[in-house]
Amino acid sequence: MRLVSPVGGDAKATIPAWWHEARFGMFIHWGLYALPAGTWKGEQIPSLGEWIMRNARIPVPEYEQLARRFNPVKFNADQWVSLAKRAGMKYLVITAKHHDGFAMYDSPCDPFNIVKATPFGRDPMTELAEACGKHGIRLCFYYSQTQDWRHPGGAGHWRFGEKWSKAFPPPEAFQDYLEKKAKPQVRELLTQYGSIGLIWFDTPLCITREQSLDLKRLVKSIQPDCIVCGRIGNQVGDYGTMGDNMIPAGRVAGYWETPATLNDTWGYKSYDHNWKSADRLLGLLVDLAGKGVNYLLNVGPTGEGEFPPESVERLEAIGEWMSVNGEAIYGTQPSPCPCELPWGRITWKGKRAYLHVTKWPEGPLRIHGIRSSISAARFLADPGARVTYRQQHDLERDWHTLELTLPPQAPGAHVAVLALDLEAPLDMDDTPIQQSDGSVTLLAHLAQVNPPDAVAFERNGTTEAWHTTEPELSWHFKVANGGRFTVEIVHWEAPGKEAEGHHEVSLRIGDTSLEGPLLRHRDLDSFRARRVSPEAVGILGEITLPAAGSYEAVLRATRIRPDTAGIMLSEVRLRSVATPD
Ligand code: JFZ
Repeated sequence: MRLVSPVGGDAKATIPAWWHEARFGMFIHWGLYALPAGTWKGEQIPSLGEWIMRNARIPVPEYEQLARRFNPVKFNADQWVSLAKRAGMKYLVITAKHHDGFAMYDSPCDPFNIVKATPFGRDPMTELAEACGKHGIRLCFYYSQTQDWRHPGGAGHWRFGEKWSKAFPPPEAFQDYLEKKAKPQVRELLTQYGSIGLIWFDTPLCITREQSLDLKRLVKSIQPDCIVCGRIGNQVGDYGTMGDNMIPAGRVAGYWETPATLNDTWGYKSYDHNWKSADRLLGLLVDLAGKGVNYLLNVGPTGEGEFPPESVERLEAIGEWMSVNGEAIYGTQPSPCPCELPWGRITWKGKRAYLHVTKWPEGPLRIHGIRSSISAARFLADPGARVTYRQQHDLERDWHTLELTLPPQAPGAHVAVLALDLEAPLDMDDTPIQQSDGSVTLLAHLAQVNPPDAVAFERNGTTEAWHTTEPELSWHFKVANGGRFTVEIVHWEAPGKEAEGHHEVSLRIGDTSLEGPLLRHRDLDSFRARRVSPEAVGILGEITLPAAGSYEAVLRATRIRPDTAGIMLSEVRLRSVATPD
């Protein structure tokens, strides 16, 4: 099983080339919620800034008063769009209507909008459309088609009298909301602002397949080339949408996008200072591009219409890197190697491969599995830096090794990108093979599952609904060197339930078996999002592989802890105990 995007409807559906060539876009969450900025009546409200109406239980009439105060006089569309361009972003998705029901554009069908209901009185989307046209950035809209905390037929968290409850409206009320508000507004967005790149629908909580298809047909009937994202619901999107800040464990098939934050909120919060560093953000951009996933990076403007300075600073730093290394991101293909490489990521296009080195080697950089012949190697940040390389093919073991001798320091700032000229498009062994650090990574979503479909997989490749001891996961892999290995199990576990014991697994490789509990020996420090709980690394034991060659690993559960979400396995990793190579 590979992470396959749920391309809706016609599986042969293609997607306009601009989208997957872009690889990098700007998300903007801007609305009335930027005014309270996370604080309500003197109290700091936890969680996302744009959810303050729900999380602070603000009654509709009270929330409406915010509109009277919303006057973002510092808003400057050209400043926003030119920063997106400088950052190397190719498309811009802005919230036209979020869950609170407020339209950030001139909506004829609902006067609760920025033009009619605020002292600002301007339509920012008209100004953004002009700026996007000037700077060659695709304008796109976010639209919350299902949740609407204001409309009686809207779904999600809504108010019954004074009590908030997470109830879905009666189907006929929801259909009425779709007909009277959602569809008219989608039509407005697609007829008032020129060519729209995509509609970013969200949280398809109670929408039926027919309703998702009806919305998609509406979009395509007005602008046939307008793309719809996976969160239109019911797998009818033109591409797959990862969970918020979710990073897949390996390469995806088809089209995917990860929406991501600069700190921990989408809508502005005055006291959320947990900003990711430029290094971390570029690591995520490269990680996602190496897996074939677009990176939609969010900015939450203030109630005055300005980007927070911390956001601007980071986007400028990313832009400087992209101005030198953008060719290694735009229009590239993901790495043929299915798992994360210990030294960095690979992208490629045509007869050029790009090695994004995130961990500078102490000695030569060794990469296994590249079959293509190389004719030149240079750093994009410093084409004059001396790089020598050697390729070897061990015929007996069918083992390709590329060894690169690099300068003592990485050229440029952040991720150093090596461009390799190839004599043919990149050809790389895509079976799990031993890496230069001696490790072998067996990704859960690439396992042979027996019986088939006995476990499901989350979009990031973690197993789901693994509740019985029946499933058997197996992998074939190759090592260049035999030796002793520590077996690590990378998994997610619900926090705080350790007292009730642990899931237990057995792993057989060749004639050797290990068995034991899925413990947490340490949390995994990785780029991957912390979704339901931190990824944990459990040590199952040590195993010896007698010689170089191919092996099969077979994993089973021997005990499933009751009343849990089952085993959420991300990967099995063999770590060489002796230093390899
Ligand atoms: C949704 C919104 O509720 C949120 O306010 C923000 O707009 C975000 C981009 O989208 O939040 C989600 C939706 C889906 C997932 C997680 C958060 N998911 O699928 O894991």
